[in-house]
Amino acid sequence: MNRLHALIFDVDGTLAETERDGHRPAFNAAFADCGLDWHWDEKLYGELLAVTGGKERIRHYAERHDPACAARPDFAALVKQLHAAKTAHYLQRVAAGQLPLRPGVAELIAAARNAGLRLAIATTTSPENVTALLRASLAPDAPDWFEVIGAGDCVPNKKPAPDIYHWVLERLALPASNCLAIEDSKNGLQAALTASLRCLVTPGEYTTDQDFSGAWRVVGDLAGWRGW
Ligand code: XBP
Ligand code: MG
Repeated sequence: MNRLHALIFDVDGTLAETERDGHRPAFNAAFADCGLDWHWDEKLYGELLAVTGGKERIRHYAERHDPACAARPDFAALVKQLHAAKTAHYLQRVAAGQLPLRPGVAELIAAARNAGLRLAIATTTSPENVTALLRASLAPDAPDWFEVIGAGDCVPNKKPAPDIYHWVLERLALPASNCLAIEDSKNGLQAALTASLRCLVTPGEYTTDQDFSGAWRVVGDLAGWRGW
């Protein structure tokens, strides 16, 4: 194994279980704000997670479950409005401390910093969600611990496309062989592998049954893992 210089973390499902009780209720609150009778229960949301990115997920759902809405001339504007409302609801939950880090995450980040490893983020979620989560769950200056934060729409194609990892690697100015991606999902693993990264997978509540073929390691959680 080439020497490890940097850890590149996914956020949702990896740093914290943000989906079921964070993003999902925030989407539902946004639907209500905008007068839509849509409701994403836990099971449906698990299926919708196959589509990464909040705006993409809203569009996908509307096209299949409410085609009249998807055909509205203002549909693109509605998606934007829904997503802005959803982000505001999500940020309130994060700020209220409702989304704690998964076991071992804070300790791993501290140990990696002590060991002189560089840190980065590669996520599909919006940048403001990332900084809010890091601030609320680690420390007010925690976003500064991460040299590169690749998030949301900074690339055209979201995971499982490798774009976000290419974007982060370019800014770290490191070859993939000196980095390790940490992911919780098959989509994330696929993105990392296509970018030629080794990938440690820590499956979460929505991803335990997924196929992680190709992963460098699969661990239940990050407590105690110090693989450098
Ligand atoms: C996470 C996601 C995100 C969130 C929603 O995937 O799919 O889209 O569910 O975030 P990954 P936004 O962990 O693979 O990055 O609404 O801000 O897009
Ligand atoms: Mg994830």
